[in-house]
Amino acid sequence: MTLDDKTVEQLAAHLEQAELDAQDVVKITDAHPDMDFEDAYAIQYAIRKAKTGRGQKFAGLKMGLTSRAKMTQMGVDTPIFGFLMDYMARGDGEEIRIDELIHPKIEPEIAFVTKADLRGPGCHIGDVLVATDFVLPSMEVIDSRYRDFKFDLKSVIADNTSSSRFVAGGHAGDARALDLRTLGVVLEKNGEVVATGAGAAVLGHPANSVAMLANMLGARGEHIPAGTYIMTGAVTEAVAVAKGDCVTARFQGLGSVSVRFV
Ligand code: OOG
Ligand code: MG
Repeated sequence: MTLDDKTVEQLAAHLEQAELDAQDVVKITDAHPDMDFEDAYAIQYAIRKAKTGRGQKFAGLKMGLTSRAKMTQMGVDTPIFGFLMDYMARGDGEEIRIDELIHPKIEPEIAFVTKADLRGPGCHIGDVLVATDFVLPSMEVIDSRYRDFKFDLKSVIADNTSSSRFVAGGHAGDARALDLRTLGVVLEKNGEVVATGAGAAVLGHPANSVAMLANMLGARGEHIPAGTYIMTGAVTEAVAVAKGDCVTARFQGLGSVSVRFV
């Protein structure tokens, strides 16, 4: 850690206010070039604490930057994790208000729901498949609080990995029966195909993303509890959306999930 507690709290309040006001800010490493990864996660955890302190409910975890498409798009090369809250959730077919967001982008993701605790270090794909209850088709709406979506890894970790909204579909799939590597994903905006991919884009297999999360949490003395909803990271690059857009993600063997921006 290079930042003191007071600075961590200030930066957390600053970034959360940017989210709540839908106002962009410059990346925090500009003013704090020496901050480290511990500082970055400490800021993220302070935002999480502030939200739960106001009575908002924790809704799950997410991995980010787990695919080559995303790493290339954002110019960074290491997966990161963040959290999801109840107010971020939308049902399949529901609406998302654009005026609550800064410059949203949408991305298709395969989500896991666990039925047993997962603990790192040493967590691997086998542990994940044993502990998985089912997988769900999902989409994440990311909305970096940083101007023009320009950030470095530490800044985006502090900003809760751009978490903003998410939509989980209702077609539960069996992670053992599906081949999650070859599972095809098609993203459509207003009826037009805008991105395509397959599950293997996510660290070779989306279950590897869950294992990596367990290992990253294990290094902090934390674990993934049974019953956790986990988004494994975008299969394709993220696509910008505007008011009036209808977006559908189709997942081979898992149905589709849709959302409308109003
Ligand atoms: C960071 C969040 C990345 C994903 O699925 O890769 C992410 C960003 O791109 O703003 O959620
Ligand atoms: Mg994502």
